[in-house]
Amino acid sequence: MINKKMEDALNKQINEEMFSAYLYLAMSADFEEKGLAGFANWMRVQAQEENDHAMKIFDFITRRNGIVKLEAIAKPEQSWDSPMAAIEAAYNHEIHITGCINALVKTARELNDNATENELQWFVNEQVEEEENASKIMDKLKTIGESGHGMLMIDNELSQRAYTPINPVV
Ligand code: OFO
Repeated sequence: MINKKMEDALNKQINEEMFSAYLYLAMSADFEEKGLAGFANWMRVQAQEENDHAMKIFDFITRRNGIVKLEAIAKPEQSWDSPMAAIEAAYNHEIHITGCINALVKTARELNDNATENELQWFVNEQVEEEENASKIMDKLKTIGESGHGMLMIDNELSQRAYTPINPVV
């Protein structure tokens, strides 16, 4: 049985992950509208992964005999001034999520909840990748530039990203 304080904190994280999905879906829509189909694809895949993150926590709570409580998801921004502005916002959001995961690990340790701490290690590793992915795109935008041929190249590269579900989700 999961501790109530841990359960509440994990439920809050489900909401963070669902907001992440919503945020990236909004970015996908914005890129789609601006004719950058590769960026739109990358963000759409990102949103699908975020949904998996939420479900991984959802399943963990139920497996520990806890109760999942879903709250309202905040409205994300709808539009960004440039591809760099959107990717930078994504990068900063991932730094925020890393902070959330670290706080959860701290709570798990304080409660001597080894099972949750162990489960959270997957997210600790995932956050290294999440920050790295956004940072790599920012680097490319800086190096190649945000107009003309360079932008087409990056957009084409991002169109290759395919969704792979977390397997198994639990
Ligand atoms: Fe983007 O890692 Fe979950 O939120």
